[in-house]
Amino acid sequence: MKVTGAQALFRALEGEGVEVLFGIPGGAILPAYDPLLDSSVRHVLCRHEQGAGHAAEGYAWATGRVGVCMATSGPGGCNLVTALADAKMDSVPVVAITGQVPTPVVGNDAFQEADITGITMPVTKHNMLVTSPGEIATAVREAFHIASTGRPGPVLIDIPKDVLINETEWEWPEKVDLPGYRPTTKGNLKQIREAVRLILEAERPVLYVGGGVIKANAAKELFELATEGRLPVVTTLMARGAFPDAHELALGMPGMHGTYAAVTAMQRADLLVALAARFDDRVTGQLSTFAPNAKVVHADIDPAEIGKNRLADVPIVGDVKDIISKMLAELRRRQEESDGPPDRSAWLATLATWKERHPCTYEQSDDGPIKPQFAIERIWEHAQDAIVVSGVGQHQMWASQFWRFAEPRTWINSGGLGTMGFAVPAALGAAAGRPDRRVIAIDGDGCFQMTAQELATSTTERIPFITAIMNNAHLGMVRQWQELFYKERYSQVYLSHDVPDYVKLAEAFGAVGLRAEHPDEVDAVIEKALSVEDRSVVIDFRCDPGEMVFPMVPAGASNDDIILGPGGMRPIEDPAEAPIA
Ligand SMILES: Cc1ncc(C[n+]2csc(CCOP(=O)(O)OP(=O)(O)O)c2C)c(N)n1
Repeated sequence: MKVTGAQALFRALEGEGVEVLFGIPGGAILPAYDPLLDSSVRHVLCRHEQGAGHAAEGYAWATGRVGVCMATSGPGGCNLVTALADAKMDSVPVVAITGQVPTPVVGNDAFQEADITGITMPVTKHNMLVTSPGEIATAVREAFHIASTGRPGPVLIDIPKDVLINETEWEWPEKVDLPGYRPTTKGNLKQIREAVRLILEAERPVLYVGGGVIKANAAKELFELATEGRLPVVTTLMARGAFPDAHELALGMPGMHGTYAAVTAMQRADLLVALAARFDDRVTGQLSTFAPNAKVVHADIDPAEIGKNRLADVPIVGDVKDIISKMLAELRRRQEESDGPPDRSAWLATLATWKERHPCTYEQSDDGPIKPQFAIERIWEHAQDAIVVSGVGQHQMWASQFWRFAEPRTWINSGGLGTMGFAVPAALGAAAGRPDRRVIAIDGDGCFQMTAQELATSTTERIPFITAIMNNAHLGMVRQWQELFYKERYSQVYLSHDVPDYVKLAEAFGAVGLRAEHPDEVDAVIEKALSVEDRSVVIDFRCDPGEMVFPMVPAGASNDDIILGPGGMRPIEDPAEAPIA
């Protein structure tokens, strides 16, 4: 049967089970927008291609499926670049489809031509320029396979306009054949046995859990491993929700703004079991002084991660779900032989003391300005089963610290690239993918202004979510660094509490706008927001501009130099000397 390239594209997307795609049409991609009218795939018309890209990411984070976005050539593709880079850094499975100028004029500086495969090469896992309509179905199959297997990531398919228009014989490739792409998925048993031997020997072990555990849908296996072995768990910014915060073995987030217990546990550990984590500089701080006494087991699907920043004593390449399951089986077997896990009560008691003595704190006075941490805690109190999305900055760190995560895929943020403007479009994508769940974006006023236009998409497409702006009138995180490291010389960080008027802006977009200026109004606006189900809501929380995120390990400093509060407040015990029993 003869079909156009554009028809082949939609048949292939349907064949991959795509339900929704986020995009904006234009000249080069125009032929694809015609068969869309007859397709079962829902198109969500975004207001900016960056928004479409982040929406695809939010969809992928929330559902575990591949997120899809589509844009035209030139500016359309260029506007996708930030989202693709974001997806690459955070290993988010995304397929982007871009139109390209017709084949005869490629390389001619034709109208709206940009070398999008060249531009996106470093920010995609893979990309391809399709040169004939007969290749489209195979390209789509390969793109979905590459995006979603191994270490997930973004794949871009660039299709010239004539390739979309010309006809081909329809054929669905039954299987993907990529001899050069065979990710190792099965963890090596010998290495796993060695890892378990180290776990059983360790007196102060820590499971260092990264975002890959969520990507691999391995939270259940992680829970069993941790509880079976009585192993304390830190969950990185990317892994929040992989292990329940309420559990006694949970230490919270490590790193620059991590909890004292998580940071110090890693510093004092004699074994780190890194599970799909990548020893990011925001976690390790100064690498040479990071976890100085720890042996390292490093499990990851991407062999390039192992030994990249920290040498691994036991490297294990493979799907972390497979690796954890095998570790668990081996640990069970060994522990049955020896009547349970080794006695590590002293280590666990020390960790419990650190958790109790140094929780993340703030002081909310009755008449004072709203503390953002207070607003976030109250939102959690009212909507514990929500999916939380955040922008980048102080509010992101507070959301990660103060939301008490209970399950995976309930936390969506831009970790690796740190992309301001991520929250609103990612929340849109998450809400499109999970209409059964309440989606709440906790955003900064600076971030919100970067991509707020997707509220229009939310209204016209009827994909509602709540955005809670922690309006501190500043680019708060930058302000914090200027306060701490530039002697309070504030440079270009003041925005404004009132401009724009977020309530009016929300209303202009067809959403409900609410505002809380005093702590005693916080609960009422949250309740009001949660009572709205048919449209989006924006809450303008007028927050204290001076509030800072603590704990903090200054960039490049050792994790031993963790600062707990304003004025350089240090822990009572110096981590280097912190008692371990
Ligand atoms: C696109 C982009 N530009 C600049 C930055 C640098 N940056 C990091 S946090 C931040 C301030 C964010 O301000 P806001 O959204 O108001 O959040 P807050 O820190 O006040 O919570 C800036 C400018 C960034 N991360 N992303």
